[in-house]
Amino acid sequence: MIWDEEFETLPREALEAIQTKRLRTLVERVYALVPPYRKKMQEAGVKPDDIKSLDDLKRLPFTTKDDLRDNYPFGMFTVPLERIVRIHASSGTTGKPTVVGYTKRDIETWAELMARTLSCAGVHSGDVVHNAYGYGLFTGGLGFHYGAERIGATVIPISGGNTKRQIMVMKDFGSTVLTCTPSYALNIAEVMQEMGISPSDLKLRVGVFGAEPWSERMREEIEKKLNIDAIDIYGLSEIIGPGVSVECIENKKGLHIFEDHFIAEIIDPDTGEVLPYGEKGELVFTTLTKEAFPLIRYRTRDITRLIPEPCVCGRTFVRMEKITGRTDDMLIIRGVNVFPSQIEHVLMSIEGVEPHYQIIVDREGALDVMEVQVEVSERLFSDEIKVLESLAKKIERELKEALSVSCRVKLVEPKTIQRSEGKAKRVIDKRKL
Ligand code: DLL
Repeated sequence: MIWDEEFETLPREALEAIQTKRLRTLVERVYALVPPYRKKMQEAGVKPDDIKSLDDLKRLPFTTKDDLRDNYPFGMFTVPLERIVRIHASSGTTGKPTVVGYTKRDIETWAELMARTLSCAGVHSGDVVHNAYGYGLFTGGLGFHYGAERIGATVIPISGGNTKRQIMVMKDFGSTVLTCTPSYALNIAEVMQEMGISPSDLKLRVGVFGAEPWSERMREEIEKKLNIDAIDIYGLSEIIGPGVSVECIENKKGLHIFEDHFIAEIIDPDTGEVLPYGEKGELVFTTLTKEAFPLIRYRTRDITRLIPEPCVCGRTFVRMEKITGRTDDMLIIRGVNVFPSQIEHVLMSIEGVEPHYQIIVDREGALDVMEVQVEVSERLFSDEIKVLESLAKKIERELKEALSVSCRVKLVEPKTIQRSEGKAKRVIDKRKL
């Protein structure tokens, strides 16, 4: 079902007219109200009046995480704190968190976007939504909560953790929709198995999973283990939280970006040049309707490509391909660029390998070394040492072929790699410790 048929199926021309109008208003507002934006625009030699069409967007300077850091915590808000009704923040790996604020109207907008998102994923009133995203400063919990209430579903605000209890609740309350990170979904599936609960004991139909990268193979694994449709949802705190883009249940190929609220561009991360549809690069967003904390050309560091072809579901919004990595999660191993997603892709295509792994990077003397720790199935682990050795060698060979750099593979016992309850930590880079 399409939640907002009028906007979600707009012909391109009508959509672009709305975007242009909203963009011009936005630029005027931030120029007048946010000194850091005014300063950057002045330095770039552009004035609000210069922005007449969507094509002029590229004349505006980018906004980066550093800009947010420099104006920590509230320096980029357009309204005084009295008008902010909610604050969220994302933790990041180092230093201060990224802080975002919402006015009453922003919370409304976000709830609408999440209602669209959930509808797009095939969720409707009458569903029981088991929301295991973390509640708190993280945008996942409350973002989903408001959207699910908006469509009239029953929300279970369980948050993350205490997996056995989660499973009991899903069974007893008849949950039909599971929302959490994909790695937590796998964790839940595993604990279910240990408890002797099969998917047929539950009423789950759909899962809406995001907040971290996951491969197609991981999707297959989750769909099989939980007997559900697994839908990918994308978002980031800076832009609004979850509710920026989502796959449709009809197609599950590419995530529809809610373009009446966000303009997406793909740029070359090195030169900043805007790339045409279909080319891979860094995703950049401009928010068109946010009040408290609008962003102009925000560099997400996420890597993807845009798909303009129409979709069977009837939505006319452009889609983005599943995120394949971040410009800053790229590891440089002895000069070769390696993305954790490439490693996941290789591992998941090998029989007997479980979807639990960790990448450990270290330096020995002057040399970078990468070790991939992978869990193998119980059956394999009890096999002869020879079998395990040959499997490790096979994985090493396949990784070398895919990455063009060699690494060590260590097969570890089932259930020894730490399970995630939120975003999984796949890489430990000891060079940075
Ligand atoms: O993760 C918001 C969210 C909550 C999205 C719940 C989906 C579901 P942050 O904590 O600010 O916000 O992290 C944002 O997470 O820039 C991506 O690198 C990554 N990310 C989010 N969704 C996906 C996804 C939330 N579906 C950062 N696939 C983003 C891959 C994702 N990466």
